[in-house]
Amino acid sequence: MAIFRHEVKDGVAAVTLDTPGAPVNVISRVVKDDLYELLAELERDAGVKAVAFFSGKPDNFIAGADIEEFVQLKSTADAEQLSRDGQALLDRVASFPKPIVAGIHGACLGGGLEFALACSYRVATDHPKTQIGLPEIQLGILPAAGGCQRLPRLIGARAALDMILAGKSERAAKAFRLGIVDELVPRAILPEITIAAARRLAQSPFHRRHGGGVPGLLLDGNPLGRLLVFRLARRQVLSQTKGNYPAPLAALDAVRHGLSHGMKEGLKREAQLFGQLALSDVSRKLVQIFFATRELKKDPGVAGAPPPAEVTRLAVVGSGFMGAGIAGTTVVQAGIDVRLKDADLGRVAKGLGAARDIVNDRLTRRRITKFEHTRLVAFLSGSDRYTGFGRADLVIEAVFEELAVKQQVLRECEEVLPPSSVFASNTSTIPIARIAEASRRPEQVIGMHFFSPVARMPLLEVIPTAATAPQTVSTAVGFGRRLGKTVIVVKDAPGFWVNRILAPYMNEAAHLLVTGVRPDDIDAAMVQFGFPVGPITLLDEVGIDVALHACEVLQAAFGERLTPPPALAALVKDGRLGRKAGKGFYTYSNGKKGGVDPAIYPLLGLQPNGGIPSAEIVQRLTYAMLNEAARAVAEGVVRTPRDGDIGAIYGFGFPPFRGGPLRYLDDVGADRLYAELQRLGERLGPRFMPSEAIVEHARSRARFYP
Ligand code: T1G
Repeated sequence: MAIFRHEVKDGVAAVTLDTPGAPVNVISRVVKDDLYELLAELERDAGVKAVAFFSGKPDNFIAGADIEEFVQLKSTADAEQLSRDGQALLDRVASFPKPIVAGIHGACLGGGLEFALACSYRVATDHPKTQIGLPEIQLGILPAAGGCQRLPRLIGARAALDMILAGKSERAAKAFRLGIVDELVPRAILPEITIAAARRLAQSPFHRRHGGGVPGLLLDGNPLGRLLVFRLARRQVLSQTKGNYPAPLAALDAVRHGLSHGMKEGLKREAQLFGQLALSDVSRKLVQIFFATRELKKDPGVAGAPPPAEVTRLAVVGSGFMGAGIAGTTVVQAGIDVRLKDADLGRVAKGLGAARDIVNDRLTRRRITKFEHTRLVAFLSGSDRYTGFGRADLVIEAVFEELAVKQQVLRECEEVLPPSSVFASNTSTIPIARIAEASRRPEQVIGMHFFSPVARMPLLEVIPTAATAPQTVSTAVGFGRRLGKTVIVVKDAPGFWVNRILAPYMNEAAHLLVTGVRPDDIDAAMVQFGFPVGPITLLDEVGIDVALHACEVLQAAFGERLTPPPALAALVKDGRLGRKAGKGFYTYSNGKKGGVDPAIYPLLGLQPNGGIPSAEIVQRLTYAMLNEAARAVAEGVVRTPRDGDIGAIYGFGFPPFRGGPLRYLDDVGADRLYAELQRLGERLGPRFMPSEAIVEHARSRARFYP
């Protein structure tokens, strides 16, 4: 079947790109060749005065260049040539003697937007599925088919850099305001408006008024202003990436070089830089994460799983921070009824307010319309009794982290729930099997461990017990995906996956603290290593009491190696619970984090000393984590290393450019890790003794990834 089809009517050729058998359109070598042929045919056809270009996919225009192709690249020269080929094709589109109008509905990303930018005019649907952007940075590369040249020339350097350096996608309405899209239309009339525009342009060329107004003129419009723009952008990139991600700096260079030396030189620089980046370890790691998340999206989570049961009503018990987060996220992502229950109406009202804030935030950020806002808020209801639970297909409990309380809630729910309904616990520490002991139907009991804040954290751990039925697993996994979460299925073992491997890392940070290393030195070292925040700041964010409770559960399960030093307990005793208490390791005023609070030192009974080299801080914290991660994989806590790495990256921000703890372990080498752990163990104690899994990996030179 042909990739392109077209029909000519009244001088306009309506072209449709629809790659057979592929869920999305991508610009592969085959598509390039076919497009060249089609353009030659349309150029020869005197009956064709203009072209209207559409996608035949339901919610996807073009998702960019074919990422599969540049994974196969063997040399920087090949990569540079791939970029040059893409540029040549889009130069052909841009210089086509007849106007080409892009009619965009769905994702228009990367090479897809670069194609649209090469067209004479762009019409897009004002639809949530229409996402417009250049996400290449997220793959460790840069827009390499003219995006770093055409976008700044269209919308100005600042706005273009804002999109390119963040690799973010914009809704069509924002792209229209930026001047990327020329017309915004309802989906139903996209074809006729696009064809009308093509016909209009065939009669008289369209002269675009460049945006940006006075600031645009002052900054984008002159070399001095641009110098300032580039300097600020470079500073911002370095403060965000700590120099760990070369692609944004390369994109900055390609934009600057093109605006200073002209389009031709800009394209050359773009291709050279793409050649260097596409084969880099950072890009390979980020592309592996892209495909791993895609694989996970299709993975039902359990072998031979029946399709998930449909969830049309969710009930949530516990309207605290997590419960309200789950309720609000469900409304905005799944758009279904949510019933919130707590011990008294005061708490329920507070929880409903917090859930509504999540919907309000979407309105404030123009992600939904006022009409949608009203509709979504109406899905939220609450009570201090189990009224309305009789129609719930799924219940998620997020009550206090105590076994007896959770078992009581389970018993009460099973009195009122429909027999088919699933009961899920959001516990982060208590074995699900223990909670399920109170159940009359343990096959419908499962763990769904969300991360805080629920609306923003992308990961969900689903934890079946030995008694959980496969359909209960696929229902929980399916529901998590409906909430836009990346879901991993993990074993019902203490700490599950994320907390299990995070605990030794956090404990080691506390061990450094009690030896006089400053909290901000520890955090700075780990942020430079690539974490979004350091472990001490993370303690303050999640709550030092919550972290201590989790550590104690793990200590009870795994003994000395996961025993936290007394530091945390001393602070909790002093009411220093972290940001939520307005004091922790750091000071907080009006919610704003300040410096290290010197009051912690007398509490810890010590004075800060000169500290230790950050390389040693990094080694002790990461090696403690890698050692436990290998041990947990060997115990089957995660089903594949892929799940483990994605879980760590989405669960607590393990640096994506390192690929996750297990890919990082492979890079360090099990034999080297074994030797270093031995050395640390002799100096610092048994918590560093290599796990059997590391001993075995070192002996057999095994890797987690071939
Ligand atoms: N290349 C290859 N395969 C792709 C692809 C791409 N660009 N985009 C999607 N797929 C596959 C994906 O692996 C999955 O495959 C299927 O399509 C459905 O995807 C020169 C060099 C478009 C928003 O970074 O963000 O252009 O698992 O499950 O949730 O400057 O896919 O079914 O076998 O994600 O509806 C830049 C990447 C490329 C966009 C759709 N483009 N894609 O989301 O479906 S670099 C991107 C997405 C570039 C130029 C440079 C999303 C989507 P499978 P899906 P979805």
